[in-house]
Amino acid sequence: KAARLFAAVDIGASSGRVIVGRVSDTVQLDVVHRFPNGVTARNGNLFWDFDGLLAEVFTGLGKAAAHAAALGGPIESIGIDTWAVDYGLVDEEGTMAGPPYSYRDGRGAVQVARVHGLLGPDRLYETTGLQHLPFNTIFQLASEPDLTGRQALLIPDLIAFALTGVRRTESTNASTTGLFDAVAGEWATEFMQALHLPARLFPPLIEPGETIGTLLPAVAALTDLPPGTKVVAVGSHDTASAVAAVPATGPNFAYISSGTWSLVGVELRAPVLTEASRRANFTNERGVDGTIRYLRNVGGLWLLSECMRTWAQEAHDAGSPASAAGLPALSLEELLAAAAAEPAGGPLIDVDAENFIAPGDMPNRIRAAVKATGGTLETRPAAVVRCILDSLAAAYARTVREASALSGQSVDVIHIVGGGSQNKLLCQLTANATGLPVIAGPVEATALGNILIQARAAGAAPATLTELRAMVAASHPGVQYLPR
Ligand code: LFR
Repeated sequence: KAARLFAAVDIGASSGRVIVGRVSDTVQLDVVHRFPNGVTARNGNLFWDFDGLLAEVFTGLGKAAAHAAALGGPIESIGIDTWAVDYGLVDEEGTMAGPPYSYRDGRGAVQVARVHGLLGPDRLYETTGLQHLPFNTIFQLASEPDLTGRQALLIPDLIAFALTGVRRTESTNASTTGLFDAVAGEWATEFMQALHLPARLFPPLIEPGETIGTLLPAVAALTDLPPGTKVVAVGSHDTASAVAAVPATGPNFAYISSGTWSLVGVELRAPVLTEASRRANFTNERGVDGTIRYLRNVGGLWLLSECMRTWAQEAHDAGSPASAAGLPALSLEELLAAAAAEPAGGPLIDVDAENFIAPGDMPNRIRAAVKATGGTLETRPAAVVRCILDSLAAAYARTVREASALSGQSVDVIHIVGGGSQNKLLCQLTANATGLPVIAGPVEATALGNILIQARAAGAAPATLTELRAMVAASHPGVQYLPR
């Protein structure tokens, strides 16, 4: 049976890709375009280069059109997912006020006390079920000087708007704003009023699987895609798409979507809004098909990538070649091999600490955190990397245990998906720390979730999440790690 073709635009905090998904009885991916992403600093603030990202999306869609032509079929639709929380402000004409701020900017954090003065943390949690993160959309919006005549479009919605001219807010991502009712699945309008936000600040909600619109003629011309090509809502929050594609074969699983962040938790039918859950800072974000992603944002490979950025800079400053200055070679592979040779039982840090959110000089911040707990950490990169991975694995184990205890969901296997699933040391340390089998992969779970929700909407994939996951498991067998 001939495969049907769909395009996924999947952009994370450190990289983006455009992928063609081939869907028949199996689902296969062809990455047709990759590009870097990262925050840009200007006048002491951190932004995303949205125009640059959009240019890469157009390039990637052009490559997707060419790839589909070579495969002999059309791209039936396009789905978009990115990180959550952040937004761009757009006026009535559709002009953007400026580049979107990054959640790593500190402007949300300074608003927390004022917002909590108006809406207490317990009241917020009872309705939204959202974990407290200082950069949640609600806090960022509280720092906006003037919202009159503006609409806030979350990043994937902003891209969909640029492609179709249609404004919608996709619901899985809406659930990360702090302004979304986790039980009703609607905007928490009373919170918007309390904060004096315009009633129509966000466009109407849309659910994964529904059609947002068709390509604007200019976009179709630019990308060589047929003019009628649809843009379909998927789990536009990258984590929602990743969780949809976790290759679970039974009901009792936990997942770790491991990338810039580690999103660690379980899938539920209904939110857990208890005081114990709030204190443990678990979130009830919306998944596809109205599921609840009951999870915590645990620190992630951001800690490692920021360290590597610092070491590369130091090597550069010391003058090339790095070896002449006595500095280590800095490939990820070599660092991980060296970290694997370090002894177990070294110092640990709290990978969730708020002071790891901002970029810059991560190795020294990590050493300072170890020192603050009375320990010492050597400056050798291998020791620092081992500390990060040991700390992540310990946090994963604690979080899985808590998720299970707070929700009553039993867990007998852990799926690690995303970039971290390729980190063998991290996967093995996680199996050891949890005492549970870990199944690693697929690395492109997010894109698979994106593609499968589109395919299902087109009648090319089965109806239930369980069946979609079975398709992923059959198409992309994982690697198993048993506790040692
Ligand atoms: C992961 C992610 C997390 C979200 C963080 C910030 O890419 O989407 O789920 O908390 O980025 O948006």
